[in-house]
Amino acid sequence: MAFKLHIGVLAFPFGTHAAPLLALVRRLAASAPDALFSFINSAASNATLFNATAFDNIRARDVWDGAPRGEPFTGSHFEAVGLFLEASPGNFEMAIREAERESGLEIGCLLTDAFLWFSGDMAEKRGVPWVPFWTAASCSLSSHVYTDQIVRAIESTEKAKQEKALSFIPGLEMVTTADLPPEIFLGNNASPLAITINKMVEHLPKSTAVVLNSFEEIDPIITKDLKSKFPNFLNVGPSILASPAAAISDETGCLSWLGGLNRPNSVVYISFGTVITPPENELAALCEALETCRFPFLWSIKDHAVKSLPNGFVDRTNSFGKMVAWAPQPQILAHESVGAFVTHGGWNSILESIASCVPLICRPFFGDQKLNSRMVQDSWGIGVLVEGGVFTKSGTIECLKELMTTEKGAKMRENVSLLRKKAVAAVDSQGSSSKNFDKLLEVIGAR
Ligand SMILES: *[C@@H]1O[C@H](CO)[C@@H](O)[C@H](O)[C@H]1NC(C)=O
Ligand SMILES: *[C@@H]1O[C@H](CO)[C@@H](O)[C@H](O)[C@H]1NC(C)=O
Ligand SMILES: CC(=O)N[C@H]1CO[C@H](CO)[C@@H](O)[C@@H]1O
Repeated sequence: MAFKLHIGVLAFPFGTHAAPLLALVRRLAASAPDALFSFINSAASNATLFNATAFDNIRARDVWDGAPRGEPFTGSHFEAVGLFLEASPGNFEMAIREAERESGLEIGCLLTDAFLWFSGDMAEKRGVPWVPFWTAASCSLSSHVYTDQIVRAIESTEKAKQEKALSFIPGLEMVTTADLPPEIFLGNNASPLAITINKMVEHLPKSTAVVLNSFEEIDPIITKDLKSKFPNFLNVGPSILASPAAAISDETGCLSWLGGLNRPNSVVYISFGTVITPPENELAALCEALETCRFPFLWSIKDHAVKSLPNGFVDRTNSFGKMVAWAPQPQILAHESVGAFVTHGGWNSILESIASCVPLICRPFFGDQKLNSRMVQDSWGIGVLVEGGVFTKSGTIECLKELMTTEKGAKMRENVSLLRKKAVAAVDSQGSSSKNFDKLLEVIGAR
């Protein structure tokens, strides 16, 4: 078919960035059949995403990930991010030119991960709209937008009290500087990611619209503030509620195991996402807490991490615990047996938990996770942040018992159901997210 419009989609191929961008592109592609979406992503990330695409108007394209060619990359996650950023934007420029040549259509809009700040310049040069997609929550975007004020506030704080409340940022009154993504601060040895994020903050004013996989009603004060700062601040999510999840196979037997328990809200589900394994001493503390409480648990844990669990743990708990190397997380959270989610506090995990009314126990590791976890506990009232930010035996037992057995835990469950109601209303045909999605179609030129 002849396409009328060509949208260049540039992904950041690490962590859980590319999947929510593709979820958004799928929604757009379904609403704009005469637009071609070139989804430019690293081959490795592309391979994990691109099987189930049933859309003729989404084409995957590989971008060089910056790793030395012809040899397998063996470095750390952070090294991989650094190499990729060094190869940008040249790698993307090349992929865009190829996409244009093959389709015979020039790019009419750049829809990109917000981290890829240089897309703002690329769009400006081409005279087309730049639409950055922020893959996290509005609270963390706000913390970046206020970088200058935060840095000044810290400079004016006495050394003895380095932790400062962010009372000057609308909607972040309950947050302190200790909760912030460390990438806000550019020390002498700033990481490539910190430099990238600070450049993003500089470039965001060039954007035609900023898009988020969230909903306005979760943080009305932050929403109002950011709407005043961007020409189009568009919360279009949660995607998981806006478009039905694809059917999955239960190859690790999680859903049948949950079904066999047949007790609502009785199971603790544990997962720290695709990148993180907690340190060994914390894994041991978590194991001791699980053995003491004896709530049924389902743990998505990599094989290499199982090896570092305390001796005999697996055997001692196999009557009430199940561990798997891969788990269909959205379907597990949606299962009525699941009563709590022990998580790193990544935004996608939090959204999935809200969509399924499951309260959270957060042990944040990096990036925006601490800020998200603070919001979970002190703004949204839908869970707890582990004491001291790390797993200890007594602190973890306390969190588990609180969520699973107390009035306060029941209140958090009620709060998360109320939030889910707001999210469902947002993606309803007349809801805020649906209206914002229509606006997004207009901005990219598909309406
Ligand atoms: C892709 O999906 C199809 C159908 O869902 C499945 O049969 C096939 O095994 C998958 N291929 C890969 C490489 O995952
Ligand atoms: C539930 O939400 C209400 C209203 O936001 C809040 O006042 C309350 O503290 C929350 N409950 C818990 C247990 O966090
Ligand atoms: C351009 C492209 O589609 N690259 C790869 C993306 O991932 C799929 C699935 O693994 C590969 O078949 C493609 O070659």
